[in-house]
Amino acid sequence: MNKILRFFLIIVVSSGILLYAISSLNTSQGYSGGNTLTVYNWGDYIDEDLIAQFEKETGIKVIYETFDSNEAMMTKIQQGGTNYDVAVPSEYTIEKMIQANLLIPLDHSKLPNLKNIDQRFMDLSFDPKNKYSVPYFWGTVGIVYNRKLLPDKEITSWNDLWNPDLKNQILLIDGAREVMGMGLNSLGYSLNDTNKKHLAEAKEKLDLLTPNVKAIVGDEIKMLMANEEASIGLVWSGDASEIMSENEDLDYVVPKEGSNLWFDNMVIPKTAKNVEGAHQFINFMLNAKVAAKNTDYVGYSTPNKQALKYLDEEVVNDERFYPSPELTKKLEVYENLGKRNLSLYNELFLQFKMHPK
Ligand code: N2P
Repeated sequence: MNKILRFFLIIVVSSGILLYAISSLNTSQGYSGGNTLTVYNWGDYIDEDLIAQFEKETGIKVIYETFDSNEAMMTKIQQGGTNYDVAVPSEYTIEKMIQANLLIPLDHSKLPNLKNIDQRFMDLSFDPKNKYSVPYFWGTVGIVYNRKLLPDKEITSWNDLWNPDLKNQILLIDGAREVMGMGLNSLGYSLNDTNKKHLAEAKEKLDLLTPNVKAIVGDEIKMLMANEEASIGLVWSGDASEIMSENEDLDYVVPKEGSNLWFDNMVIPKTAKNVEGAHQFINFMLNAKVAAKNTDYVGYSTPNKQALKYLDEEVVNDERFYPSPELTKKLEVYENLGKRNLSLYNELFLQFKMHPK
């Protein structure tokens, strides 16, 4: 054989062996692809029995990881080096991820259970025609409060939280848009305000709340409120619903000045190694009975219309957690305000967190 030909043959064969070795190394270390699926979701946001059920039904092994803010999730996906197959961002972040070219268009023919979703939650402005995302849960932001610890206080407004009687009584979720939003709404401004003066005013107003703030926390807010470590919490609706079933003195209100209406949807990031399995997982979560079991467990509001019949009537008729379209019209959905404005929100929130008591 001619020498040059032999040289090329050796190169082709050895690179083939190398590629095979690398790919088998990947699967044997439990990376996504092949028969594994990596799911990246908010903390406390799934009934883990359903993961086991999915694994049993499909033979796919799920690697499950959690995050606690849209910003942290998106940064991690953007940085690369991960292989998430499914993630669950909120609406304004979905729009950002589409713009940053981080998502794979969904194949709707592989998601027959999408028909179970209430049309009210489909084709929203952040993702026209649900090209990249399908509904998982939805809800509001509001105040959970303990009627027993606050016997003669009626909480109806954001501004009620600035009452000097509430010293060291308030817990806040660790979310830049939620906390800045509370400051903005309390002043009558929009949750999507980008006027620098208004944002500075909101931050100053938040600084005045500091004596009343006991802590800014993550998912442990539920345990702390249920155990009566504080009498008031700024929370996402589903967290309130979950702890209200543990402590009957707790109640939830969406303040009268207005608040946030949010949607968390399932997406397939570009980092996916198992796109087929990702569609299977998403379709599984859209199954009516699965969605009902998940809703029962996490306490958030399901967009799955067919799941409602498997849920307690009392729960799905509770306007606090299933507000009617008339009520939700009064609420604001976070908009993608662009990189600069979002950085300003994050920066002001950080300054507020470091503000001395
Ligand atoms: C669940 C977090 C809910 C996220 N722990 C609200 N977008």
